[in-house]
Amino acid sequence: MAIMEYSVDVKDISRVATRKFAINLEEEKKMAKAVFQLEPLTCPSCIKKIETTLTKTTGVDLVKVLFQSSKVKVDFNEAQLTPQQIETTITKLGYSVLSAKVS
Ligand SMILES: [Cu+2]
Repeated sequence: MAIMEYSVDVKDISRVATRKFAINLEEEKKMAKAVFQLEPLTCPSCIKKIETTLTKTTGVDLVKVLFQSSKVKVDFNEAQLTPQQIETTITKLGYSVLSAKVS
């Protein structure tokens, strides 16, 4: 009897642990997309500068800078980074962000 009760407890604990682990994984990756409209970019080296800096930023998955339309598209993990933080990073590089769309 005592052994049976014990084995039931162990099963329950492992089930709880598995559920918690799954929730943690979900919380760690909440992917979002943001598009920042910048003031017109004046030369291609701006693209490199913005791309390099954002790519190195924790929580950023993918960066695309569109020279023609002066837009920065960023795929990022909402659990690690906010759109505001990305905007601040771009601004600190010397580029004004006119508007931002997050989806
Ligand atoms: Cu430039």
